[in-house]
Amino acid sequence: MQLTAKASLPNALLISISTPHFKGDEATESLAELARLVTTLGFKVVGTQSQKQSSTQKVNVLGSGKLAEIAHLTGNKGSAADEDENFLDDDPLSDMPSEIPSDGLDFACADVVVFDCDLTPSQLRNVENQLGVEVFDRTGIIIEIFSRHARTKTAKLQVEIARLNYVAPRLRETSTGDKERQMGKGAGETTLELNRRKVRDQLAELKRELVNVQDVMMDRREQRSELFSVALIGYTNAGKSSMMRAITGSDVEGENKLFATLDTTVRALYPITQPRILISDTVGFIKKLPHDLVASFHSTLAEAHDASLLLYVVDASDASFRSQLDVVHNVLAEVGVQGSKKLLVLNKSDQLSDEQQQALMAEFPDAMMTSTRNPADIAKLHKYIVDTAQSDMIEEEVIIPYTAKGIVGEIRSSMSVIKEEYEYSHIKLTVRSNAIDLERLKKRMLNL
Ligand SMILES: Nc1nc2c(ncn2[C@@H]2O[C@H](COP(=O)(O)OP(=O)(O)OP(=O)(O)O)[C@@H](O)[C@H]2O)c(=O)[nH]1
Ligand SMILES: [Mg+2]
Repeated sequence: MQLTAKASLPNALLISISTPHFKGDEATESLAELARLVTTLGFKVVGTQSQKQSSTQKVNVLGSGKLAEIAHLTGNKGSAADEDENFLDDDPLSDMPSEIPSDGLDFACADVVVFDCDLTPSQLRNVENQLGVEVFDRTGIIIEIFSRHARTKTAKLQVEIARLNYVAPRLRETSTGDKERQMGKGAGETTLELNRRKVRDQLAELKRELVNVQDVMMDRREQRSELFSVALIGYTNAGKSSMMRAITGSDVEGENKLFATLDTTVRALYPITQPRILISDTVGFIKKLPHDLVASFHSTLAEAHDASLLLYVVDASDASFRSQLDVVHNVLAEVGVQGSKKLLVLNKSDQLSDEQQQALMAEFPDAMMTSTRNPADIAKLHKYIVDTAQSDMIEEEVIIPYTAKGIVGEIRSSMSVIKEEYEYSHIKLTVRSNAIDLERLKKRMLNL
């Protein structure tokens, strides 16, 4: 899928299908989130429509009345304009108004229709034929955003694999080949078999490349594995990258876009500690995250997998942050991330009144309230991280003969030196560090 380039922003009409299992606030919040996803992609949301159905599995995802209404809003370009009488719509719910109010178009005709659910390839084909405009489902939109935001080799490979898996069953034969081109295939590829085979070959090649890249990442992680590490995890737009930037003094960009970060970045906590503490920023989550994408982010989330401390960052000013936190827990459980120590970080506190902050602290007594814009909060989080790392360390005395005093410099740069005593024949250092490094140092001293 490649979006057709257009001089002006495409006008998007969003459609929510509410079912007995997906309705009310949940459906309303999800539709608002879809609007942000679609805006992130550069579309202009010109209206929303909702339809009650008994399920989203029906061949025709819209009832006949709603289809006619939407065909009208999209300029009557498809077969729906003349197929009304033949349309079989036996779902009694589709005649009933949905609780989500529809928001009509004021001025513009929609050129793209986006469903807030997943559509099967045949549902997508049907509704596209009926409307005669481009139709997307939620997964299609998320994959497109991921494709645009991937920066590193690993992220690009992971996203491309997910995209091809999504596109493959949606490829179809057309006389002009237009659709294949829109779905990401090159000009001149006209037969369905050829396209499908090419996608399969491409997928196999990408998976091979990914394995190689992942091996390199694994080696790097192993080299760092003795250091105390902290992973920032959470829903998209919670403020992870902004937090990363604040506590590492780095230039990792925080952006008011969904899925601004797709790559795991690792930096040292700043001001620097001895030994260093590593902070990693990770990909954000979202409701109904496509399964392929979850699977493809296993390796990106491997940083979180090995982290000594997990910081669950939430946008506490977002009314739906509790359900967003559930999504984070579920996805992490799915990819097997547990983490020994955890802290819930209620971020964007600057957007909350004092009363709201107090109520949240009463609800989550173990959490830390922060705003990435408040230096005092950043200092508080820095201290919490350092204290937690320290509590993981052991204190030891090491005797270093003056003949080996070169080692003192090495110790200072990798361990926290609490006390230095200069005796007649040696230096006595009291140091704090992790058990592995201390063991290694003691062995080295024995061999001097
Ligand atoms: N008001 C307020 N805005 C914040 C705060 N922290 C971050 N933001 C804003 O929230 C938006 C998202 O921030 P990011 O740091 O990109 O969020 P993220 O969690 O990294 O998002 P993804 O990379 O999409 O997963 C940006 O516009 C930030 O400026 C905060 O404490 N208060
Ligand atoms: Mg980010």
